[in-house]
Amino acid sequence: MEFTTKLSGLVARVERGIDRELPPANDAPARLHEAMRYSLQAGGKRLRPVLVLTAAELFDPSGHIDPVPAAVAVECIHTYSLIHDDLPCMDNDNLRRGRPTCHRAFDEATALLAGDALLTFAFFLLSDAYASHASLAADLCRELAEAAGSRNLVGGQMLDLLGEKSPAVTDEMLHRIHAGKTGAMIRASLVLGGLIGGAPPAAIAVLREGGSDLGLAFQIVDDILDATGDTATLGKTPGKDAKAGKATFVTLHGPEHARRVAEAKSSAASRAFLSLPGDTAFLLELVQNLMTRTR
Ligand code: GRG
Repeated sequence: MEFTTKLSGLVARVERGIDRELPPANDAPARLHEAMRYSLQAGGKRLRPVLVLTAAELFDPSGHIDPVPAAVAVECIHTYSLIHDDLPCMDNDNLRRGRPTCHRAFDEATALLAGDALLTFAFFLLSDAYASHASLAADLCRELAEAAGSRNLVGGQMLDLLGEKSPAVTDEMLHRIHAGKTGAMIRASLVLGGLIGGAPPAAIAVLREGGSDLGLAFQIVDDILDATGDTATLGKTPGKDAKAGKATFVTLHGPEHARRVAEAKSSAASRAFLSLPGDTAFLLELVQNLMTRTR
């Protein structure tokens, strides 16, 4: 099947899963559920949930255990992090996924609560949807909690805030920030998929390693797009990092070197994924595609 057809099919599965799993918008308190759906159903790229589905399919093409709830859980956490990142106490942004940010469309307190509720809902979903596979449910919760917690996503955000305007941010610190903020959720998406597909420990280790490299490559491209992209294509405000005096791969190394590092990390991810069993063609093309993305 052609790459774009397969990708649209996976994104459509994720969108249907989101609509099915999330509490209906009119469930009380409706304002909260509306805000959760407003941000989640704003049409992001759905990279992380697509990685969950892709990794699961590598090991279990007939889908004995449905990976969609896990894909939705990952997107819930990702979306909560975007809502909170956009708040005035963090990045203070007005535009996300081509729409007014959650606190602009609703209000600050509702946006904070919508983020909290999405974070909590992700773990409800994992424990509920995989309840008949107790050990798998526990592994999925552990993996996602580790990626979303103080050592990774939240920790990376903390380091990012601490590093703002600091002239002393080094390449090593930048790697640590991005491994936490971006890499961990991308890695966890692949691992969750692998666990659901029944991947053996050695293959899970490969997904972890390749996922970390892919996460870094993805973030460097994000830095390049932030420096070169436009609002209409990105659906968010570009140029904010440089304006805020934040160190990025582009400000630290220049766009050409940043691109070279991204290519090297992307190749490392592809090499790792190539060693996996199953039909890796789609995953490898996805990795390549992320290098040339425009949003
Ligand atoms: C508030 C706990 C907390 C964390 C915030 C998500 C985040 C961490 C900050 C947003 C800014 C940023 C550059 C984060 C790095 C991760 C990243 C590139 C997010 C955007 O992901 P995409 O491009 O977004 O996949 P879509 O909208 O397509 O899902």
